[in-house]
Amino acid sequence: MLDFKYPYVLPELPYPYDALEPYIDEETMHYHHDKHFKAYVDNLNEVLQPYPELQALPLDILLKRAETFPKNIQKKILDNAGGVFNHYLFFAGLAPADEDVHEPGGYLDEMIIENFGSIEEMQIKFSESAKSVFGSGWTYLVITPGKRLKVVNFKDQETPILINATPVILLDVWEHAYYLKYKNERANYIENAWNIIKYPNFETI
Ligand code: MN3
Repeated sequence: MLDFKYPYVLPELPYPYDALEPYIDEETMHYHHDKHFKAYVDNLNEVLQPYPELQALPLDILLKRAETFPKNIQKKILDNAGGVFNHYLFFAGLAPADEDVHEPGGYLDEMIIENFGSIEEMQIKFSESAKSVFGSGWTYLVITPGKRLKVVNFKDQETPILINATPVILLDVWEHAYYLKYKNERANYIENAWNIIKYPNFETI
């Protein structure tokens, strides 16, 4: 992901559009990936177009240094680079329910137990946090700079980059992520997401 750079291209989904059924429906995946994610990619390219010196920076550095950029583009960079960052990780961090990636393994498993007591406790904490998001945002499990695991909510397209944390798992809780199928039942979307959230394989941190 660190070599992800201008001009940004919409990454293809790493699975078919209907692969996350019945937890996330095919129509939602098309809108979410082909329209919403693509809009962040296109808008980021447009914002960067007049700034060759910023085009050379990788995505995470753009986010880290946004406050040093010209005032009129700071918010646009944070929103759109954040949207690209979050959606890239979101789609890459899901997998069909029948794949063997929905339980944390090895080192991550140990870290979760050390920090939360059990996998179940972490999931409860994550789900409760996701349900508490007011308006649009994201819920992440991150590794903090102090090497602790923590559940954090981010507003709109804020990212863990802003707190120097490393993403572990995440969930998009903007309405566009679930509304076609779940309507106002956000809690059901959040609970069902555990069937398709993919745990990364950390050897160490
Ligand atoms: Mn989204």
